[in-house]
Amino acid sequence: MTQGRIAALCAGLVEGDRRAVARLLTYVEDGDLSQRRAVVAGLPQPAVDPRVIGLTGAPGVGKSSVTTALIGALRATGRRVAVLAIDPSSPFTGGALLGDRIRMQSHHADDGVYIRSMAARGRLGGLASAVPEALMVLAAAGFDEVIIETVGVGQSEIDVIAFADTTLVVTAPGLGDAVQAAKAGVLEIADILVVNKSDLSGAGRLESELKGMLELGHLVGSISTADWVPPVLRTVAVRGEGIDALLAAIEDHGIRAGLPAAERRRRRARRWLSEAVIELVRARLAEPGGALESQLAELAQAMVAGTLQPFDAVDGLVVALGLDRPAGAPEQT
Ligand SMILES: Nc1nc2c(ncn2[C@@H]2O[C@H](COP(=O)(O)OP(=O)(O)O)[C@@H](O)[C@H]2O)c(=O)[nH]1
Ligand SMILES: [Mg+2]
Repeated sequence: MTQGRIAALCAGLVEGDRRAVARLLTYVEDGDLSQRRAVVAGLPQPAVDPRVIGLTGAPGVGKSSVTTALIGALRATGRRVAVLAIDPSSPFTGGALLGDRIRMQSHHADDGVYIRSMAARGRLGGLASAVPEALMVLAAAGFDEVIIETVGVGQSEIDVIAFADTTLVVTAPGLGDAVQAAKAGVLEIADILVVNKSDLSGAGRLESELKGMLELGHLVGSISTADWVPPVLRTVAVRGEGIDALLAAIEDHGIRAGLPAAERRRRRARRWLSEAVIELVRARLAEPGGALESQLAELAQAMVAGTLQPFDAVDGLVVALGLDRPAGAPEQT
């Protein structure tokens, strides 16, 4: 029933049906394993390999404003742009995201722009496996660019940003100094540093602080070859200032990173694969009333009683997990 519906939605995707995109992303976000499996299996072969731009930074620095400005610049060159706005906490913070949506509405009537808020909700694997599946849907839907906006707070957001080809860390004067951002571990993942709100006083000081930290080698970026020094760029997102230079730096980073499309796809696939397996194991362990539940209790009991070595219990559980069962398939009875 659902499977047939998903197949029809996937067929609609080829025709560029935006509602099909929205519904498929909902299955990716909220669906069970079998539904997600049907989505991924039903997707047409993507004609494009989207460039993924990650944007992270503290709340209020202007990430959504920079995103909106980037959408405008990318649309001017004819690129189709999708945005995933990541809500780190829960469905309950929908209000803030609604504000983002309204602000981005200038692009709402444009068929070449798709904006989506995403939350981890009930998914055990969280966003680290949901986001790459969403990227698969957006690639199949023919988006050339995907911008992922996250609030740079926790490990789960850093995991998400790892799927980006180029990562922008956005800062702004008056919202905590650069050193604080460095302590939060966010600056380390920057390929490009953006000093937004450069119309406000303190922008110059923030810029030199960031450059100082670069010289101290605090910033690593995502390229292991180390021949990329993250540029520090000033923007006034609300006026579209500095956006062309920012886009040029993103292009430059893409070229210097030197990763061919096929290699980028392989890297993403590797990361998704390990996330998906971890999620599968968690799901199996959490299945209430399953055969595994009693096995787990028995092994734990034997371990506590001292009749079973702890790591022998682990081995027993690995066998009991039945990891040879296909993902999303029902348990054998
Ligand atoms: N003065 C000034 N305000 C800005 C600039 N960019 C964004 N803002 C304002 O900063 C606030 C937060 O922006 P938003 O894009 O929602 O930040 P986010 O939470 O990082 O996504 C909004 O009121 C924006 O209008 C800028 O370049 N200069
Ligand atoms: Mg925002």
